[in-house]
Amino acid sequence: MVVPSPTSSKIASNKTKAMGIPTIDLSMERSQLSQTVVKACEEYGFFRVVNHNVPKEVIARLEEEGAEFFSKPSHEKRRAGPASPFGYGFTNIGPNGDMGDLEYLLLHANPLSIAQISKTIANDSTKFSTVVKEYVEVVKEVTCEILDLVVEGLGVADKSGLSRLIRDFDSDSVLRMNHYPPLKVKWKGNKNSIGFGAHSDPQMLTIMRSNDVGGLQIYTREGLWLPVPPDPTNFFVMVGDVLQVMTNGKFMSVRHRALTNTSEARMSMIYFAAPPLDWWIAPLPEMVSPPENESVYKAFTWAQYKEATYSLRLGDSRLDLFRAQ
Ligand code: GA4
Repeated sequence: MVVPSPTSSKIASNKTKAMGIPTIDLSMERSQLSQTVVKACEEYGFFRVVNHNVPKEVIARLEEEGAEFFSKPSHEKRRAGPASPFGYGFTNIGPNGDMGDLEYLLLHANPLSIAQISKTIANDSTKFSTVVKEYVEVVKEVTCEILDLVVEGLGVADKSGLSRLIRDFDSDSVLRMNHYPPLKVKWKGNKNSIGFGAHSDPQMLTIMRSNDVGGLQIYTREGLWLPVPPDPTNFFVMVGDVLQVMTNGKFMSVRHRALTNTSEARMSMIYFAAPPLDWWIAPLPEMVSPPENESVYKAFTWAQYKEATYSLRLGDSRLDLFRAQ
């Protein structure tokens, strides 16, 4: 068994923890809401979403499918792998030697792709595929609502300019289910091991939900790791690299990691919202005002950004490759 070395890093003090993580209540009045979303994206690149209207049954059904899959014997799960680009993976993350204490399913969020890959994942592939598609549909709606609020809060003219990219049939969004088994070996003093190492998400926006087991931590602007208390009925949203570029650095993608330190298994379901592969990414016109506020990034397609992402290690800063001179 691989035993990763214990993690050493600055963890937020109780005082910082008490400052808490911003919460966006989607039932709030709209004009106020858009400003709160922009503030949370600027200050943390991270927030919790409550009153999202996603039926709990939709979440429960995917949770059940995930639990059923991960409880299968390894030789059966491996038939759905490797996860390159999509399917079942374990221990290895990406193509360049990154590792973590986890197993996962990585799926393209396109309905045709879901139907196809479900055949290798579940005995009742129609059921699995229906449940995944249903989850993707509802979580996509939450994502689009948040992107419309971002656009409104930033005063961008094209009111659905960002959500349209995610609703596009060719959107390159993905769904990931991570399963972090309980730690088998306990460390003296420090019982943490790395489930998923520190990184930012390359896409535009990430919508994460997990069972009632903690482990997620975000890296704050003050240089501290802030543990995120689990909240199985709500969602957590993270700003990704693409949104950082589109806002010309006004928002910053949030570095985060998942630790496994418990006797219970953690399972998370994560939707990564991305534009179509051939979409050109550049700061929104409203976010640039030369000469004082020039574009900090070169324009690039999502396909080019993905290529750079997959040529680097998990924790590398890929955005540096796309900075304007
Ligand atoms: C991080 C966010 C998503 O989980 C992911 C990951 C991808 C993978 O697991 O294949 C990457 C990672 C993620 C960023 C750097 C590269 C690519 C592993 C890796 C080492 C699916 C994604 O889009 O980028």
